Amino acid sequence: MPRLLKLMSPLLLSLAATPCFAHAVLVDSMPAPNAHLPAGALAVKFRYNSRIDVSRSKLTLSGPGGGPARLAVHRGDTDAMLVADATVVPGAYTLRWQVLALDGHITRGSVPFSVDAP
Ligand SMILES: [Cu+2]
Repeated sequence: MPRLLKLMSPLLLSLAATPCFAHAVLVDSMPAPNAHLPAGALAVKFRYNSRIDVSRSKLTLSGPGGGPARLAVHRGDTDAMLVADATVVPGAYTLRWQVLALDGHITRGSVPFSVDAP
């Protein structure tokens, strides 16, 4: 067994040095980055490449009225989605997300979008 471990250790080291791919990466979002949307109700839907812990993930919205304001987040149709509702008026906005993937890694990012005047 020690011999096997010795043989495996270079492999284990190389695995440890490899970036983790199980943490969550945003693969699809509503709104899309730099989208132009009408004013009114906004259904935010972010989809990730892996399952996330929604209770320890967050979304904030900054816009013409100020912010960042934290949005109440919900689980979407799958364990890899973050869903929230907001009401928006014309102006420039940024949605910032932070999610905890099941591998224990936190990732974050932002999605800017605009709401057009009617
Ligand atoms: Cu990870």
